[in-house]
Amino acid sequence: MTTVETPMGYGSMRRKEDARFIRGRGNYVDDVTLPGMLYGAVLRSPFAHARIVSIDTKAAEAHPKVRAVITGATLEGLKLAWMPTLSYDTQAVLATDKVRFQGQEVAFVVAEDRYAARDALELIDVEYDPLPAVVDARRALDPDAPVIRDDKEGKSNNHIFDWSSGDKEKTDRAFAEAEIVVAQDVLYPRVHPAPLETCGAIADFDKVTGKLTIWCNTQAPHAHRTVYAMVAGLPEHKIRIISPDIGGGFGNKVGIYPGYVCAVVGSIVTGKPVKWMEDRSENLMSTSFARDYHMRGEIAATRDGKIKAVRVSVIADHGAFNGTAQPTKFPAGFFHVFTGSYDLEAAYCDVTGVYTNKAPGGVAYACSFRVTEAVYLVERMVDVLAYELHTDPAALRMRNLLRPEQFPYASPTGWEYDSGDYPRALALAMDIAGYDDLRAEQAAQRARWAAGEGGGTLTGIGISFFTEAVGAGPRKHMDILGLGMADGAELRVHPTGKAVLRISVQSQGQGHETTYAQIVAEELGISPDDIEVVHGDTDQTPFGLGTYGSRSTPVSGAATAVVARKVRDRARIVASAMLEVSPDDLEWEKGRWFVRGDPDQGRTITEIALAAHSSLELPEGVEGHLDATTVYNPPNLTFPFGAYICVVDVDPGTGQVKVRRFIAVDDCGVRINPMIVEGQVHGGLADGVGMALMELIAFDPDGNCLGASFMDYLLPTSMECPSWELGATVTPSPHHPIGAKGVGESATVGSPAAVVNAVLDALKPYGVRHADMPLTPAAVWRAIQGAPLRT
Ligand code: MCN
Ligand code: CUM
Repeated sequence: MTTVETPMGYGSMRRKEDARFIRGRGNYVDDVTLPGMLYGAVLRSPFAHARIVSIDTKAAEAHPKVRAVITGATLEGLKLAWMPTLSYDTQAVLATDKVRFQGQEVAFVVAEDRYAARDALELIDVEYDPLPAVVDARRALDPDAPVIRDDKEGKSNNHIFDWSSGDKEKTDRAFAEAEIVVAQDVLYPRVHPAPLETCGAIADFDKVTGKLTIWCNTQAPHAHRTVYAMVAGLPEHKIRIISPDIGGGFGNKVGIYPGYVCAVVGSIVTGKPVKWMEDRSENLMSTSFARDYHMRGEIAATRDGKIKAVRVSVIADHGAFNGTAQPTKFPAGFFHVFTGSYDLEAAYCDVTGVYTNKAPGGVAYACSFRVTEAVYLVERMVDVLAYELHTDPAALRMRNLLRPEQFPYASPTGWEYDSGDYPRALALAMDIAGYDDLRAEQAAQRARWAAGEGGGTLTGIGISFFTEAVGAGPRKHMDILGLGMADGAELRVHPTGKAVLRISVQSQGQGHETTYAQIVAEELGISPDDIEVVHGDTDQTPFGLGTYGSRSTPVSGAATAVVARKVRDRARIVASAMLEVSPDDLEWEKGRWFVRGDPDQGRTITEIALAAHSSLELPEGVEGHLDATTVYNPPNLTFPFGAYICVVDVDPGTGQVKVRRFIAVDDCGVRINPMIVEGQVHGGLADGVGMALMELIAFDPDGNCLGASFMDYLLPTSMECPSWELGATVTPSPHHPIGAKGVGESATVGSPAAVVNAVLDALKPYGVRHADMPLTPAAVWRAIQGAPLRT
């Protein structure tokens, strides 16, 4: 249990933002109402693939409350029918030629109220000519598969990209020489971030000033502004993006959706503010999905369990438009971190991206650009190897984990892991779990079953060990749409010693208003209660790429520490003028500069702040006031890691899985606010249980989306989650100013493999080596049918 205080720096303090959230005073996009505001609604395609023959909007336009009906033809006139995606593809804002997935945007109605807008959708008459749909990623590559993107000149197949990483020859050699090779097809199925608050925007174009203000629950306000400026040709300084409170993002709110663009066009056309909020089904059906990676993994090892190499081949289903969010150089995100936490000789992967008639995107839901898929694959493969070698999966991991003295570690696919002590984390997790006792309990249970005295549930123990790569990213390697991934920070200490920090990243519930104040507090000795954190408004904050890929602490957290240190340096000069000594004679203790050897002679940061704004004479060339700005370009990513152990009880009669225990040891370097870190881990573990056991966006062969409501798309609740058992180790990042690594997605990345490995461990007596997520009761039951209990 964490103790909660108000520290003058790092420590578990309560979240400053909770004062408004727990009183129901949060301010979300849908809470914003502007004078004269109109409401937009999107007409969506019922077909996954169809040619549009005609669209008749006359009846809708005649609706007394309708102010405008916008179609692809309207947008074509404005050259806005297509927009660029974050992966240099194009996406239809409103369909003109064809619809390419069920739920695609076809028309946009602007009306006086929400209900009229929705009613008017029914009055639009669209004639479709249905085409065969492709929903299977492998089938999409068949030469005779229907071509989805025939809008692209000369496109005669559904292929998007081929990408590879690692040393193929060296890897092939390692495999040729290996004593044992195991291979396994592993699917990471399509899931959805499903934040509590769906996506939405209000666009307000002021014809007089030419200023476009967009309230939008975006995770990346500055990047959105620049993209609007580039695409719509609007001057960037005349665009203001305001991101108010956000009810969860999880990657779902990184991209620019057609609804946003339509709201902007709606406002320009009507001269009024236009609000567009999608409903739950629209969110699940049309905004960015995640995963959909069809992977084949191979692992080469010696008979006594030394892993030599990993080889992977992936077909990546990107849906109808390649809207994946990731740095330009990495079309498969950071998937090549798939070598995981192990000391390998060689590794190689190739990834082929394909179009299918499914919703576009490929966001890295709670995952630094495909790290989740990578971790799941390698952790599943290690268990498959343990299965074939008849060894204990914990011992196999211990044998192969990177050792502390190998850091900084150059991975076979080109990463430099900054720091780690992996065996210590795994040992701690095993200790908390009581691993040996659990295995003994399981052995006794299996012996009973083998003796024909079984019954009830089967216990499974699953382990996963993960390394993440978060904090994108170094400008020389990483950009999104040409925008480098550095972030700015501005800090101003007022005359009375209170401060305001302006940052470019965007909280969606991660507690930035608290933790960033704590960083300044730690550096300057000002109470976090006296530091206001401003974010989510492009007119008020410095440029930066926003919050995703757990990059805020690695990038903006670093910027915050750097800017606070700049202020501290200025304070030193001011203090030296106040004390009439040389700055070199001053020493810092939290909140105060004092004369070395004479600690009574000193000035507090509050005194210095006032003096900095006073008539005090400062040395030649030193500006007054106490403020600073910075732009932080990270030298490397940070590499948090963790060891997870899951204990499940599986009922072989029904296939029902109960998660009995879950132990998570995370190492995210220095923890700014351990309570918030634990909260982040709790959320991610629940995500992992959900994906492992119940979440799936499925399609029928015609491309009908079968997971378009929370009746079908099951999310975990506290009923499905055990009481999490957390542990921590702290291995600071050597290159980060405060030694912190990101943590916001760690648990989502690391936990699915632990749950799946646990379920398959329970099924081991049936000889089941692998089964794909989600391990619903039906899937588990199916896996053990026809597989006799091995006694
Ligand atoms: N933190 C800390 N010490 C560390 C690392 C982090 O105290 N060593 C704190 C940070 O200061 C911050 C929080 O933990 O308050 C998360 O920090 P970080 O790991 O930097 O992640 P981001 O702030 O960049 O958040 C993004 C991450 C992502 S990408 C997803 S997806 C996700 C996640 O955060 N979405 C979330 N956690 C979420 N939590 C909530 N409530 N809602 C979401 O949408
Ligand atoms: Cu990877 S989902 Mo988060 O990056 O917003």
